[in-house]
Order: sequence, then structure tokens, then C-alpha cells
Amino acid sequence: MRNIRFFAVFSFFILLACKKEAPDTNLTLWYSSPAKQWEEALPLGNGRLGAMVEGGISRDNITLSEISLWSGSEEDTSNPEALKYLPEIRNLLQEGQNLKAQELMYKYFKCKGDGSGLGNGANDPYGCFQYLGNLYIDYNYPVSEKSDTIANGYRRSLSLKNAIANSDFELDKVTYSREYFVSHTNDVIIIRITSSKAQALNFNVSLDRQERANLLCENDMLYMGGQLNNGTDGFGMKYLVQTKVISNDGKITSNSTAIHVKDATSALIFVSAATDYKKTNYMNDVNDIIDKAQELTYEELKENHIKNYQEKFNRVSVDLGEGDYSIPTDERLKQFQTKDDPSMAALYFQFGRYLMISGTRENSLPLNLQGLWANTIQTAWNGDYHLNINIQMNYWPVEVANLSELALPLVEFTKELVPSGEKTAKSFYNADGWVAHVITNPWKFTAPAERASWGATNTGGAWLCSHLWEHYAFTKDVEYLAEIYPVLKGASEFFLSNMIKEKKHGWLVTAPSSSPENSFKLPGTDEPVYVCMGSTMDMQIIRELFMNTLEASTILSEGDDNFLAKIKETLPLLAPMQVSEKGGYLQEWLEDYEETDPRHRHVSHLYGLHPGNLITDTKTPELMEACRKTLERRGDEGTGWSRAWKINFWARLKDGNRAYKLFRNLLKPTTEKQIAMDTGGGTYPNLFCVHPPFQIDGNLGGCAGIAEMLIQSHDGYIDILPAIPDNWKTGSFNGLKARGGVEVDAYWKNHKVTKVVLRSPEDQEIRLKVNNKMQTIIMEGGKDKVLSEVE
Ligand code: FUC
Repeated sequence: MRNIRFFAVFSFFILLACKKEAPDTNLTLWYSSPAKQWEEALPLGNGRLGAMVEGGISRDNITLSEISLWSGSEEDTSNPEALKYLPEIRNLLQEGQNLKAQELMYKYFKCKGDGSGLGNGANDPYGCFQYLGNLYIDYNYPVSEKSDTIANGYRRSLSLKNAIANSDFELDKVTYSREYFVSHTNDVIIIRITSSKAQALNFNVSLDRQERANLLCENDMLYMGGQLNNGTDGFGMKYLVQTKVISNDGKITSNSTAIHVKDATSALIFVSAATDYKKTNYMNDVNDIIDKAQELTYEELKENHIKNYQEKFNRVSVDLGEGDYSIPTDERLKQFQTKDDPSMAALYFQFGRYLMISGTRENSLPLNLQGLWANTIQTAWNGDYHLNINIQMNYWPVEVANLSELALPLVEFTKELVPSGEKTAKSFYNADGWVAHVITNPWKFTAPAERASWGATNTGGAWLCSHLWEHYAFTKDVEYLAEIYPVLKGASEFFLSNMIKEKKHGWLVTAPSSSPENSFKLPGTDEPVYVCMGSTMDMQIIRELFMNTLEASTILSEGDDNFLAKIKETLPLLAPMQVSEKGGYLQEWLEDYEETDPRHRHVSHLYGLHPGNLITDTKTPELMEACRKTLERRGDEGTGWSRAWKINFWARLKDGNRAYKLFRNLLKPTTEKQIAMDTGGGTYPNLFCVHPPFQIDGNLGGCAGIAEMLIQSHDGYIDILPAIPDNWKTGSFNGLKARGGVEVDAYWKNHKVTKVVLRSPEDQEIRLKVNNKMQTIIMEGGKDKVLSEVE
């Protein structure tokens, strides 16, 4: 850990010295009307508390969330039937009887209980991430007509530079202004409301929640508290929201459900909230937070907030060209489909970083399917942690975007899954080590889910381990590596003790498993079959896990010789990647089955291309071509996250124009809210990614994709501008990170890199590819290495 902290401080000072700021104009989302639906509201957060600002004129709705607010509870998911049927399932798979194996799995090889409730588990023990409630500000204006229709000059905005939202307008010659932020330093939501005319403000503040909410108003302080369903006796997680309004000149009164503000020129609203997740003292905390916040002036609170946020945000700037910032963001989004606007990618990239800083912080839970933001009791797919792409995609940008310490919530979460994963390994497979399947939650669910078609893939935990490794690869923090080594080892032990030898080639494979959520047809039948042995993705993840575990043990000089010898023996026996003889694409399964849906949204078998690094130009050029063919077959559409993944794939294939085409597809404007699985992906007016519905993975996957177009370092060297499109002709970036802990600035003109600045925390030799030329650079720790007029 020490190294990270040192490097964070070190980079901060360096950045202060040499940062070239991107134009602030491209760091603002703005709109000329209030949000008409939640998907237009502007997200704010401090990594724990979230707020979505609608900015309404007569009623302003701010939807609140808290990252740990989950229904459900820990449950026993062990199902003894599963282990009894495991040998038969495996035999059927060996005989090519996958459909029969699948039928048995549907019946027996699943968790005890209802699992995720098919994605609607709010009242099951699995539970779901829920919104906290709504904060309403209802205004009374001294105008006879409807204020919403006669207001002038309305503007609602979100500054990514300051993490502050504003809404302003004029009504009857009075300007009303609201400023909103969620302070990390003071851990509180703050709204300041002002009017240009003295004592023109009259409004009521109230709270509500669709269920399980009690209101209380005492000493002009409004409270909302309740207890969610734990899925068993009904008494689950407790929460409390507390609201206080202060004003210099206004009169504040209250009744049992609302705070009333009369004749004020300005007022401050504080909202504090907490849950009892891992905390007993949460009520006192909520109260103390408001007390402490009140001791500071608004200017002090705002300054604290901006400073805290910018310490992270200002580490990186990106300039990809000018855009037309004078048009509202929703219009700009629409125009982007037909009009060239290279600055859109820089905005989207920084919006991703903004969401990460606002959505999760050290000592918080990781970003879930909704990040931190929700507006329902039953969030889509329980707003949980899906381990077959989604939560991992959330974390793809964290290292390269210079927010390394924000990976730690995922690291901690993974560590905490281990005890539950050990039980699952024993009870379902009688295996060593630990395993997690496809879905998990703060209650540490690791069992196979209720439906084998999607819930039986058992490399979810191993995929998380790749993130644990990447954090090391970017930071070189050996102390950290020692902390996470047992997690990697335990995950490896599971596969060492649980793979079987498939009959045809004698390869070691997972069984039973699936290739995330895709199905195939067995010869002579049209029935979709999901269950298989050794899907390509499984085998890539396991190979990578074994290699990382071995490397970690070498670095730490740690090892149980038998265990390491077993990994070394096993590596060459793992089923290899195969290229289809009939189509030249990378095979998704051991057999070259016909897919039920060749355009399926998951492209799991390309894990080795991205986020993995088994398939690269230097290691496996022939597989690069197979990946290209695979992507052509899959097409350029799909759900939001699927489009985002494809940006990353094409960037790794070094095809900048195609990556950019996928970026454009990701930004397809839509307001669709119904769940759709095949296509319909795009972007809401507030730039939230649309699965549909909203799912934050696409935002962060898209952010990572843009980074992959600018810099790559997964193949043993740093590649500057590996995949930029024709229209990012001239530009720069500052502060992106490469593996090895190197921080990089680059400047280019007419597609040619003109200058690179490298900073390394320690002495090291690196390989660098610039303008297609490879060179070796000797870095001195703490010193800038400037390469100007690079060839
Ligand atoms: C995976 C995906 C779905 C969706 C869900 C939350 O199961 O296949 O498209 O993103 O996670």
C-alpha cells in the first residue's frame, strides 16, 4: 500500500507542475429544461451517498441513494443434491449429451432457495439494491400562471471539473439559482438555493419512499427511517435519512411531513443518510454529520468538496479536438450520430472518471449494476454484482484512468467473498479453494444461480482475481501483492482440484460450465443448449489465473512447492484456444457448435483479447485474425455494455476507426427503459448508458475503450496511440497510467506523436512504441523523461 500512497502524492505534485488543462467547456453537461424523467437527471455522489438532480421549477426532485442499501440477508445456499448429481452431469457431458446434462442441472445443480428470484429478488433473501427515497423541494412563486411554463433562461448543468450541479432560471424578473453537490469530506448532500431579489424564496422540503418508510419531524428536522425486507422474517437492513434547512433571513417552520421555508433570500439544505450495514451506530453518525456540516460556511463546504474531488479528477486531462459546446448535451448527443464531434469522446471519457470518483470510494462497496444511483425498489437484475462481465467492466478504466485507489473496494469485496466461496466449492463440487459463479451481493452469494442456462459459469471469482492482479501490475506494490496472494491461490486451488479430463483430446476442462449466456445447437436438434465443458472463456481465465498466481509467488518468493508444481504441470494440459475450420473465427466452445444466436451480446471467448492479454500481435498473431472474424460475425450492435466491450476489442485489434464506430453506436440516443436483451443499447440524455434499462457498465466500459485507443500496455510494452481514428487528428492526453506504474502524457499532430512525457515511481527499463517504432527507455524513479520530436 505504501507505494500507492507515495505515488499518489508524488503524481499530484508532478501534475500540478506540468498539467495542460483541457478546455473546461468540454467538462460540462448542460440542458435547457428540467429533467422529465430520472434518466435525464444529473448524477452526484461521494462514493456512498448519491443524488440525482432533476432541477424542476415548481417541484425539484432529488432522488437519493446509499450504496449499501440492500434488502435480503445472508443465506445458506448449499444444496446437497447438486453434488450427488455432479458425476452423472459430467458423464453426460463426456458423452456429448449436453441437453440431458442441462436438464439435470435445471433440476438439481443450483442454489438452495430461489437465488436471485430471476432478477426480482427484492423480497427474497438474495435481496436487491434499492433507492433510498426522494427529496422534494416544492416552490411557491408569487406569479399567477404556472411557473414551469413562464420561466426564462432555464439552464441545468453538471460540472465534471467541480462535481457540482446547478439549475438557474428567471421568473418575473427574479433569478432563482440552485447549487447541488455531495461532499466526500463532510459526507453530506448539500443544496444551496438563492434568489436575486431579497426574500423571494418560499418552499417546502419533504421526503418520501415507496415502502418501508416512517417520517418524523422534530425541531424543524425531518427524518425518514425504516427497515427493508431481509427475505426471511422481514426485518432486514435499517436506514435513516435526516434533513435540515438553514437560512439567514428566512423563517423556518415544520409540520409532521415537511419543513417550510418562508421569505428567504438564500437557504441551505443538508441531507445526511446511512444504513446499518456493518455499522451499529449509524443513527448517531447521521446526526453528527449534519451537526458538523453546519459549523462550516457554505464557501468552506464547497471548497472542501472541490479540493477533495479534484485531487482525483485533475490527475488526467484529454483533448481530442474542439466541439460545439454551445448546444445542450442532449442535442449534442443526437447530432453526434451524424456530425463529427471528436470532443464527445473526451467528454464521455471524463464522465466515466467522474462517475467512478462519485460512485465509489475507499472503504465503500464497489459500483454495482447501477453504480450508486437508483430510483426504484426493485432495480433491474437486483442492481447486483454480475460476475460474468458487468462488475468487471465497471472496473476496466480504474487503473489506466489514474484512479488506482478506487480499485480497492473491489479488492476488499473479492477478499470477503472467499469464505462463502470455500463453502460453495466444498458443498457443490467437493473441491478445494474458493469459487464464485455469476451473481453476487453484499450478502456474499457465491453458489450457482437458480437457472443453469446463465447461472452455472464458475469462473466469476477467477475473473475477479484478474482485477486483483491488474492492481498490482499497475502499482507494483509488493505489500499489496502479499495481501491478495492467498485469494489468487485459493481460486487456483479450486480449478486444480475440480477440472476433469475431457475424453476426446485429454485436455483439462471445467465441467459443468457455460459460455456466458450464449447457447448452441447440438447436431440434429434446435433446442438451445447452454451447458458445456471447458468454454473458451473459462479456459482463458484459468490460464491467466494460473500464470498470475505463479508470477505472484515468484515475486513474493513464497510458495508451497507442491502447489506451484501442480500449476506448472497443469498449464500445458488446459484446453487450448481453437480456430474454427469452417469459419476461421475463434471457437466459443470445445466443439465448433452452431450458435443459436451468432449476434449474441456476450463475446466471452474474446476474453483473451480483452480484458485478458493472451491474444496479442506479438504472442498470437494468427488468433488476432480469428478475433477479427469473430467480431465481424457478432456485428456492431447489442446492449449498451456489449457495444462498449466491442470498442475495447477493436482498439486491441488496433483498428481505431472501427472502435470509433462502436463508440458512436454506444452513444445512440435512446429513452428506452424496458429490459431488452438483444439490441436497443445506447445512451440516455444524461449520458447514462442504456442496456436498456440504465446500467453503468457501458459507461465505464466505454471510458476504458477510449483509453485503450490512446494507450495500451498489456503486451510488455507501452503503445502510444495504438488505435486512434482518423478524426482524432491532433490532440493530447496527460496523466494516463501504464502497467509498471508509469504515468504518461502524449501530444500529437496530424496523427503523428510529437512529444511524450513519462514518469515512473521507481528506476526501471521500459519498452515504448511511438509512431510505430519500438524503443527501450531507461527511467529514473521520480524524474520526468521527456521525448520531444519523437520519430
Ligand atoms: C448479464 C448480461 C445481461 C445483463 C445482466 C445484468 O447477465 O447478460 O445483458 O447485463 O448481466
